Amino acid sequence: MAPPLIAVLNGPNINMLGMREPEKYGSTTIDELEQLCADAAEDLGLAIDFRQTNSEGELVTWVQECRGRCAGIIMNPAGYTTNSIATMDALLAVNLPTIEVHITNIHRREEFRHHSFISKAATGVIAGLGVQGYVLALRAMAGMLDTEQDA
Ligand code: DHK
Repeated sequence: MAPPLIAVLNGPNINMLGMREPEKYGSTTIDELEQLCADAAEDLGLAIDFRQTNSEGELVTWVQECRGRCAGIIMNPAGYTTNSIATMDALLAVNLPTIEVHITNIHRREEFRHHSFISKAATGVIAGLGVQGYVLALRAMAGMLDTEQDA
């Protein structure tokens, strides 16, 4: 049987990882992050479709396309966290297990970063654990899918 496909969707400026405020976001590049996720997914018996966009509409379309295609979604909505009702609505529409990841601890940062529309549609949230948060999200996703299969 083919491994369950997990969409790992990244919002704006995540393509700048490694060069972008490294004291906050670390030195891992997006290519290294994709490899980290691919390796973790393989160990967990999952397949990933890893993507990044700087466009809200594209993010919404990618979420919609997960319906019937993906078993779950891991998303770092980045700058769309606090303002994208459209992304939240798309996640609610597809109704898949969803884990929201933030590399930094958004709650220790500026107040405008604290509120997340995406959390309203997320099964769980990981923040502040650096890029390892993606690996932890994949692990949690594998656990949730197993639980669903066993139920
Ligand atoms: C990434 C961003 O680009 C910010 O807009 C968020 C998030 C935090 C992160 O920690 O991964 O506020």
